[in-house]
Amino acid sequence: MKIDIVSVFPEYFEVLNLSLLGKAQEKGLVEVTAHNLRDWTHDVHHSVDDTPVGGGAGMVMKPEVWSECLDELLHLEPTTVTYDSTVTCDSTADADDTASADTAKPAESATEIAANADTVPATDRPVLIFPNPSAPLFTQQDATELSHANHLLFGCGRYEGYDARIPQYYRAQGVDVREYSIGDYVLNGGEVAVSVMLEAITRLLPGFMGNAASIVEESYTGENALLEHRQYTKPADWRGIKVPDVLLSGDHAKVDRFRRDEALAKTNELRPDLIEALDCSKLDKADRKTLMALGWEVSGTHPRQR
Ligand code: 6GU
Repeated sequence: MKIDIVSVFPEYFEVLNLSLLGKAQEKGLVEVTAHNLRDWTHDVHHSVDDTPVGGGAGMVMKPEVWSECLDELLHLEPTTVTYDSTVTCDSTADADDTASADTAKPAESATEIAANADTVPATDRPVLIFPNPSAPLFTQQDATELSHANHLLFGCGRYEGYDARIPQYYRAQGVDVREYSIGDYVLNGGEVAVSVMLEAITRLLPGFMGNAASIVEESYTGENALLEHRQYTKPADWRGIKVPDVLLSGDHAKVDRFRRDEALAKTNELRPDLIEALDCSKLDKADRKTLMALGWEVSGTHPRQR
């Protein structure tokens, strides 16, 4: 997997050379390059931002600098997008909204590719990702999908954001463009968000983790995502606190059931939204009994609070 990151603080990404991602780079699993956006400026001040059109506070990242950079990294020739001016620009930053590509009408083939953009990236098509606090949340499912791509390009915005025409233009060029937020809070720039997304994506690459099974069992993975059960190691009695007896019983079926029930109870308490999203047809008899005891109706497609 080839990963390009564009930022005005490329040094921030030196941390990626540490730990597991550093090892993955050494093994040749991933090749990460952090670029400085200012390398694509031509003015003496190396400016990358300007005041917002329509007024308002803060600064917005200029499209011209980004396009010179992205054209080079994506091996694209600059073009002019011609579109029906009666159609307003896409004002939402919705990663799944491939229809926004329809507002622009470039060469027929490019429109087609953009309109057919699936959620699973075609491995031969680069994916351009913009962290954006006003975009859909980045989830484990997104991480899984993106771990199948061959080339990821992250564009870190700073200041109040970036010109909305940048993602619009590259979508119209047939690039798989996505915008993601990592949570409901505001950061100063996309750098932290990119390192979060990168860690979630790259750890899923085959050969990245020592123990592949630990990926399968953890929270938020699989079709029926639950929070993970609690974990214990030895000693069985530590400072007066005992490990649950059943975990010492050696009865694997009982251990599995105990852990599953604990995962259901913990998820019920902390993330009832995840219980509501469960597919009832994938729950076994014991799951249903546990959920019913926790106050859920499990006869429909998804559990419903009684
Ligand atoms: Cl992706 N960017 C910024 N600047 N702030 C955020 C975010 C992203 N996700 C949550 N907050």
